[in-house]
Amino acid sequence: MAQHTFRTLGEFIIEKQEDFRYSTGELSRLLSAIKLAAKVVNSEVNKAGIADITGQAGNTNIQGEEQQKLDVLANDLFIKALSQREVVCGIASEENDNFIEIEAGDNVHLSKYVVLIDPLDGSSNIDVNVSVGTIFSIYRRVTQPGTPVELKDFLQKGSQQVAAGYIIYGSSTMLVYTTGNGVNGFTLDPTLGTFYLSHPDMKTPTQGKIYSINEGYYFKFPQGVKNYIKHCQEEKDDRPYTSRYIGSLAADFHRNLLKGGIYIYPTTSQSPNGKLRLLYECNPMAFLIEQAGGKASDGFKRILDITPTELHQRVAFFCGSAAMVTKAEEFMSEAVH
Ligand code: P6P
Repeated sequence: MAQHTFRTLGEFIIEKQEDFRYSTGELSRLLSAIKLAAKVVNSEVNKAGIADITGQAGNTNIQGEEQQKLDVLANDLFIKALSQREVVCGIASEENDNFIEIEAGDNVHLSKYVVLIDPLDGSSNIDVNVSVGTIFSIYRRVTQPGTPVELKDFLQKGSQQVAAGYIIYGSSTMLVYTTGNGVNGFTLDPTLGTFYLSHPDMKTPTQGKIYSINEGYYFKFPQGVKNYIKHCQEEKDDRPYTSRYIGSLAADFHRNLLKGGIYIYPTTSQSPNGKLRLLYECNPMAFLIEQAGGKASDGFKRILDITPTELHQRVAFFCGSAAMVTKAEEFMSEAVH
């Protein structure tokens, strides 16, 4: 159980507001909106089995994936929480084909932030009671305040993120985020409904012993990935490593962040651009892992340097301990040269 530091997320957000010169408190209010929505979604996820709101909502999203009822509910809750705080001028979500323009009261379009979100990642695990997560990414708009938000406000490089984080709904619920000054983790005390600082200044080991990849697709992987998997499995030096794959990005990422390891979702013959979405899965996780001393690339290029072209574009994802990602990149490079 997390040792109560009695530093709540709310206090921490306010304290860290000073990290931003000319801070108007808008980012603090934005993060507080995410905190609130996280508590409500946590409550719904925890009672899903009882409230019979699991199972399929009968719709499919732009990804062609069956929308789980909780997906839809989580999406609605985060959009509502963010819209009501008048600090966000636009939202892009995995569950919505297009971005959403927020017209907040009299301050039509005056808010300066946009949020990109995967409201309930790993939702296929909901019905089998495996951890799922919310992943979010925050940018300053690049278009003029007072004008309608535009697609270019969302298609920014990951290196331009103001903040990013995830909530993991697991054996305990945690919110982990960065505003570019390190990574901090907060654990929810469900009896009080309060997030407490439980993992200050999180750093990931440079080298780990865990590799996370869906080896069911082995024959569809690029040769460099096949070679790296064999490298992980051979009896030599610090190997073999341990294979751990939950099938829920937030859960695999969180374990590897704490213990060290690498998560790989490469291109396959079936998914030539990979499966994970650049804007609201890979960019936020890449920001976090770099802030924690790790590394994230598409196997060749730094994730945060990729210039997005589409809202829901997919990208190969290699993320985790710096030495392990570098080693995997070496195998990828050798295989193509
Ligand atoms: P596969 C969940 O759908 C997700 O986006 C990630 O959370 C997870 O790591 C990955 O896809 C699982 O994909 O193809 O291995 O089932």
